[in-house]
Amino acid sequence: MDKPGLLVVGILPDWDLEALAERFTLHKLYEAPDRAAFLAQHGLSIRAISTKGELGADPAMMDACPQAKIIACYGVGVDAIDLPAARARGIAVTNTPDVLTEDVADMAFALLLATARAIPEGDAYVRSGIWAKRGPMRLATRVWGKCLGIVGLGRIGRAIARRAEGFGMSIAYSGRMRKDVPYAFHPSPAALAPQVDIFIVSAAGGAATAGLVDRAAIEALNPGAIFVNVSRGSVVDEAALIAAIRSGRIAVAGLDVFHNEPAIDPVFATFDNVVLSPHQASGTVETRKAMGALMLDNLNAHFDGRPLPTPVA
Ligand code: 8YV
Repeated sequence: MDKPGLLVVGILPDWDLEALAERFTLHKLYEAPDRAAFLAQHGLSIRAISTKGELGADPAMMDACPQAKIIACYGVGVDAIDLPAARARGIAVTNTPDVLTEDVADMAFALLLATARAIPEGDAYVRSGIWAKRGPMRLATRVWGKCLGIVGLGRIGRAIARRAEGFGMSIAYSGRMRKDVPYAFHPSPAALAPQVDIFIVSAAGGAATAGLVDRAAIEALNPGAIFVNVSRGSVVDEAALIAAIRSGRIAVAGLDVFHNEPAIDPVFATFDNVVLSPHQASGTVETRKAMGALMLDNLNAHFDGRPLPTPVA
């Protein structure tokens, strides 16, 4: 019997492609020079779509694959998948929650420490030989004991807060609603910003949070604030962020996500008080293996007629 066709929207590690190929005929959209022509050629044989957090699936893709009744996302964020369009077409959507939470929280702290403690600058200072010529490097900024504000206290926000407890920080957060946690609640990012030294954005992406960290929030940050984003570029007013980095209101920033990835605003590369990361927060071998396995579990469940392990509500 022919294997069902699977549209693979974005590149996946070989171990996932091999596992998927055991059950599916893979149609690799990311290798196609002309996406529309590729979808026109293979669309009718496609029975499932595998996509990624940042790539999503739009109605045109769904319409080009009318037999596809599941979109399995390799990532927790489904903001780039048109969920109403999927629902209207009777297409189930799954994602990979939980398995990546701790790695994303690690990345938030890695960016925080890298920026505040000037790790990339120190590395260059040693490698270039400047240390031997000029002596000690400039002083950096302390992290432990500071006041941390978290925008979005979901699974990842809470994992960041747990790490912050270990750093002796006081913790505050903003979100849609107050949670049962011993941290100070502020109803908006703009209310949170002036209360904290460090501001970490970990809210989910999507229409509901587009521009949530707005100009008012960024301008309300204390001068010298440290800013980290591990959620989605869309959550932050990027023009306001750039202005605050330029003016020094934000002393240092660690950014894993941007508007228009991967063709991000080139101005970021000109800032020496910013550490840039290529949307890599879930990018460890361990977590990516777990994400791939969970995506495959969902696809298998769909084709076996079992309940989906992690459906998107
Ligand atoms: C990406 C992510 O999906 O989980 C998410 O929402 O953004 C990431 O984990 C990952 O980079 C795979 O491309």
